[in-house]
Amino acid sequence: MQHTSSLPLQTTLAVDAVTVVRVETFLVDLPTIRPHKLSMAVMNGQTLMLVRVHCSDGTVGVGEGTTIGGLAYGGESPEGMKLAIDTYFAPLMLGANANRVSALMTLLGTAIRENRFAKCAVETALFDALGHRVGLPVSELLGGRLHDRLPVAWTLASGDTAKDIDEAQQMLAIRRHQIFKLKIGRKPVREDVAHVAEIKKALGDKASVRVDVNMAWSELEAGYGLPALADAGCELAEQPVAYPEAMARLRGRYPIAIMADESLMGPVTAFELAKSSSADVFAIKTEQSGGLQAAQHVAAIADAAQIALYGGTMLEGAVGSIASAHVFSTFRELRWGTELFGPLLLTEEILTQPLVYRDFHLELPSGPGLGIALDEDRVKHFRRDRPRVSVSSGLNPIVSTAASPV
Ligand code: MUC
Ligand code: MG
Repeated sequence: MQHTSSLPLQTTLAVDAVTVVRVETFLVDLPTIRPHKLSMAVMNGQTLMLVRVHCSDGTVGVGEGTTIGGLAYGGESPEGMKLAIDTYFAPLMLGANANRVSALMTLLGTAIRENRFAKCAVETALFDALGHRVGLPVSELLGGRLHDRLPVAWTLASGDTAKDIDEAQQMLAIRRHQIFKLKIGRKPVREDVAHVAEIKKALGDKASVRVDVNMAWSELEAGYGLPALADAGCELAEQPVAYPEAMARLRGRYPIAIMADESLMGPVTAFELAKSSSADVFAIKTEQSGGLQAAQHVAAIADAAQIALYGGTMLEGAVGSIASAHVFSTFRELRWGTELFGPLLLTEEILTQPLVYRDFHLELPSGPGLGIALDEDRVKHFRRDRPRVSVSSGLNPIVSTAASPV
């Protein structure tokens, strides 16, 4: 090995000696606080795929892979990610240098073509372990944070206008959220627009109201819906139609910002969207981007093209949400804030210390790695493969490991 730096030889050797010794994956099923209604799925629970990367120096990092409605949103599912990591990622990772996260991710990227969400989970765990090893937060390993707290939007998706207004007013009263994203696209356009207008009227200037159509509209429907939404005081429409070409034709025609979400799947699509001027805003999602560093590359492309940024979510639990927060904290400007509220949609806490949501913001932890710790007992309780005890007619309990998603 050649030494080109002025670091003492021993330091360099000690760092080089750390390798990946074990990769562990498991599924955790958690209920949601209410049904969450999107145009393509109704969620009553969320499944987190957690991966733990154990390193030869005793450090352990955790990462999360989560999707929306199983396979409803894209090609990966939590179950599929677990299988992919166990079967294909882990053999490539074992014995690899755990400090060289980029090198290991490049190796995985060469051997494994797609699987952006699974790659994100693994990269998160590697950065978490590295952060614990060197005593730095993940945000500092990614170049250094520029923000210690991030604005957080809340999604109103109960499917009922009065309930949504009530929910929004409660969020304003406890100073948790003042940005609201309304899920529309399940109903006819006129009904959806009336729903948005009623909510905006009830909240007035106290709140920013935006919509996510999740690709449900045709270009013709969007031609009616977008100006009507703008008239109602709605500031932004997320992925109103599926195709970037149609978004490009709609963008700039009405006084409402157009945000790309589903069409944004990492740096290559970011470049295409920027070239075709299809969006005013990018909803950057760490998992959709293919990882933490890939999300930073998407942000760099947006910056170069003068496209504004929004920190998106795949409704991840605490691990995935805080990983995204570390990434987003390194962005120069987040003009439209973030929506890292995923853990708040779940009934159960799986951290020893919950994430801090205060004064309309999520606060970034300052400890090493992701700056969080799993509550192992609670995680064990919600693991899909936990031993289940059911009492039969006899005296002895029957222990089984049958999986039954929430
Ligand atoms: C999406 O399409 O943006 C983000 C927030 C939410 O409620 O759903 C997700 C998915
Ligand atoms: Mg969206």
